[in-house]
Amino acid sequence: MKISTTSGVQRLKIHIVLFFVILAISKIQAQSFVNGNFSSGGSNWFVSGTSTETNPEATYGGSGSNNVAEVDYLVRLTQTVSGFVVGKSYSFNFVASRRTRNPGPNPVSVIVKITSATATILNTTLTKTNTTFSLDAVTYDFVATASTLTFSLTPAADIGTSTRGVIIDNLSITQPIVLSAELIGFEAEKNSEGVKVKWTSVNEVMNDYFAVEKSRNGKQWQEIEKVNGAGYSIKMTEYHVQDNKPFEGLSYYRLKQVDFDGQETYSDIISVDFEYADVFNIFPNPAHNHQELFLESTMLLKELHVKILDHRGVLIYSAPPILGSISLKDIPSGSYLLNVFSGTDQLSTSKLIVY
Ligand SMILES: [Ca+2]
Ligand SMILES: [Ca+2]
Repeated sequence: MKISTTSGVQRLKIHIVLFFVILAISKIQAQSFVNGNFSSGGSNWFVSGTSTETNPEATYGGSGSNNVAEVDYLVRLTQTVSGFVVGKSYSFNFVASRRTRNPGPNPVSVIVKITSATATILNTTLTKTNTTFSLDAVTYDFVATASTLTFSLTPAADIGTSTRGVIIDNLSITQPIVLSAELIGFEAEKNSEGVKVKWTSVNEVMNDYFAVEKSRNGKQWQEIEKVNGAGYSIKMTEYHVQDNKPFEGLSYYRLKQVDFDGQETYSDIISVDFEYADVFNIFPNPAHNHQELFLESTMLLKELHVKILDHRGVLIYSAPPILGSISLKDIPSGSYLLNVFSGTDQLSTSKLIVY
């Protein structure tokens, strides 16, 4: 008695589950400024040339008591922050308005700089021209090249020697929403060998590797395979992992993305409904009991064996891991269940008629 396996038979219904998903999980708390909102006056902001100039915004043209700082030709804001992870992306954020009460020059600009001890990471000019007080949000993205960085807002030439200038508030440092990799496609599709999980990433930063995980229930997960990331890349990179032993029925897949520093981010979860019966072809069925029964599979499965049960559930045939065809010579006419196993996993069950 033998069971034959024949590869190359394409009898599968292909189901594609297509998801567009972004790894948008925010990570650890970013570094922060001390007194970034000037609620403690100018403390922790080093101000060269004169005393720190902070006042309620009404002083400068706003309407509230919210404390803000002015940058003018005598006053600048500087704070040094430690704890950055080299290679990580961050954003430098604040709000800014041109002073509109007793206004000075228009436009007025500040030079926005981020420096390490050895390099300039950002050096740009923010120009404000508003004639109605308006604290507008600005954000500068940067990649930390050192663990300690100095942030400064200094007057640009257009302020001249005016003691009027640019009003600043709410300085903060955040990590951008998309950090390590942006997925523009994450999908799982059935093929003749099981389930193919594939995805495309762009904007990889510090991306050590991806791990594909699967689950029967969406709660307990097991890793299928790790795939090295591109590290740092703005190109689109395609990845795929073949699961040659998918779970029977509905199951779930997700991606774990791991940074060089071990930080993990999980993708959304996608599902696949895989039926092993779809990859087996058992014929002829119905079969004469003097015939041989053939089992074809598109999958290369290890330790394949077959059990035939009668209508009472009594085992009447069990083949050890073998290849070939099954002789039905000793099996009486009747209706049976034919179960295919790989190791201890039951892969399929189908009705078999012997006459
Ligand atoms: Ca404030
Ligand atoms: Ca001033």
